[in-house]
Amino acid sequence: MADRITAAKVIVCSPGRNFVTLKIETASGLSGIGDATVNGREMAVAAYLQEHVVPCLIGRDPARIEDVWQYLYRGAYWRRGPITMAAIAAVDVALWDIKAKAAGMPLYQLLGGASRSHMLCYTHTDGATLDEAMAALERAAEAGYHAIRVQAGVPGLKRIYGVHAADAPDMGGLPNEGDWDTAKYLRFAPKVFEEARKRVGADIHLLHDAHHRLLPNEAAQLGKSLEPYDLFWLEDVTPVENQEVLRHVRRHTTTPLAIGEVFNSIWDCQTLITEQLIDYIRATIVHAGGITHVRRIADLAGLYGVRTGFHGAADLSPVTMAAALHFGRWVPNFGIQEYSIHPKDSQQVFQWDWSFRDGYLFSGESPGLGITIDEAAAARFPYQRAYLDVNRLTDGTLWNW
Ligand code: EZ4
Ligand code: CO
Repeated sequence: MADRITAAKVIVCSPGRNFVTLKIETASGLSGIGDATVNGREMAVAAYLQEHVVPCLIGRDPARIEDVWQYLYRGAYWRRGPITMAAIAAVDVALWDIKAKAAGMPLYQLLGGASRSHMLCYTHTDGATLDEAMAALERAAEAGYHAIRVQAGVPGLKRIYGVHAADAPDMGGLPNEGDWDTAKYLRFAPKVFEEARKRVGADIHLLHDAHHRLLPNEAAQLGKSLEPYDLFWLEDVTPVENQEVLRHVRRHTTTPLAIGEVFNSIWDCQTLITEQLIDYIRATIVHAGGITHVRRIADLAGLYGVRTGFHGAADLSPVTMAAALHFGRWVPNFGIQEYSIHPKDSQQVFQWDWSFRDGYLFSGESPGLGITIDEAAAARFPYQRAYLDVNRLTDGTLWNW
């Protein structure tokens, strides 16, 4: 007889930062978890799940992952968007966890088995000054990372994305505000990578994130000016609303481009992929509808020589990392995985079997996703409202963060 879903619980906790987790339980005694965290909008996803999704799950056969996915996506007239797709992702990943446990297999086996033994990953480094950024880069290289993202403070700007700022004014719990000047940034960025190559040589992969700040022609200029330094990728050069503007960027630079951590469906990257305007697709499991949907994105990407480079900052929970590593173990067109260490207290809430060694990531071998949540521990770390930053030009104009 088919198993059935008996309960679905939304667990919001803050062991160092906020995470939203969905736990699904079945009549046969299996359970699975999925991540639904959207940083800065956590309670919107929690409510979407609690009020609208959970009632639709009870009684359903957990084995029918595709049908549940279609029911929640196609069956909701108001489709897509980060909140909806994160909620669907949490259900989807929890159901894959359950299916893999029922099969007694680690999840990557269900997806088609291992294409590789381990996964290349990259870490973040930053510094308020060029010297501090280079010291951080050298430390990461010494620690054994093969791929390193480099962000450096721009002279004349106080607080910019990716650079730890000690002097942020108290905003009374509202978002911190950064400042931005594209001309200053475009002049400085090549100097950072010229110095970075001098410090770590040719073999370390260097990455950089422009975090949606540039206009199309500025993005083309940046890509061109960084060509001598052989970047692994340049990320999110323009805001994501217009895929078409990447045609201009692509015509003018061979610097590899990665885009899409904020994408939530295949429609967000269809043009980027089919016109080969990018080299790496960043859309990942929690924000793009789970394994069921990201597999479609990855397969489309594979047809066009685009590889995966999943978002993996610390605000994507260890549950998403577990899912990404099973996915990465299988997906034929794997490229690289972003890797950030989660706050220490998250280890009290989540117990996982994936690991990091010698600059590489390894999926675990236990049945399912290989991660569990301790609900009593989660209750000790209640939700705390927090926001991502906003960003302004130096004249006060609100800009993309
Ligand atoms: O800004 O995860 O490449 N990584 C990034 C991250 C994102 C945050 C947003 O939630 O751009 O730092
Ligand atoms: Co990014």
